[in-house]
Amino acid sequence: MTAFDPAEGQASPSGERPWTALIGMPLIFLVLGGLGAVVGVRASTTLLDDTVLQQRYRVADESFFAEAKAFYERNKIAPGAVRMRPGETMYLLAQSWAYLPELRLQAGQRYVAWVASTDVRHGFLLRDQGLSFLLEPGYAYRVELLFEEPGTYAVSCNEYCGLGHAAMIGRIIVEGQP
Ligand SMILES: [Cu+2]
Repeated sequence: MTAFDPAEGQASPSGERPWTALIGMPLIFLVLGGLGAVVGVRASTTLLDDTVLQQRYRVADESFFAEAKAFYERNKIAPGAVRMRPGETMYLLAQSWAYLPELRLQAGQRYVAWVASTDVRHGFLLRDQGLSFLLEPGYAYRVELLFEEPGTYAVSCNEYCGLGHAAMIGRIIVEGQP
């Protein structure tokens, strides 16, 4: 009987380490990977929930049009025209065959506008801001506007909507800083 058996002495430590190295590490990665997947799925569902999407469009129901009417009454400076305070949300309505109201804004200020059709499908073209999209009846669309230069800008309909389509143009008047 020897005090030290090299074969037995090596078998024990080197027999256990590979076991933990080969099984233990993959298990840790499996658990971490699983946690990562759960966190990832939760993060992506958070990004896609309604509160985020509603920043891009919303249902244009009675309460929406009531908000638009209240906005118009609050800011009206002349029949069919409003002057905006920076930061206030505005409403621009397409109807056969006009864009109302006329908006007066300040240059260099950011504005949020809800755009909606009150009747049929119209197009929304605001070339200066790089905006062109369809207004489906029943929905309101959120746009952000920032005009650097004072001037008069046209909003027009670029989706055929009947007899008055070609004349369906609205105005945004951008004033210089006071
Ligand atoms: Cu049109």
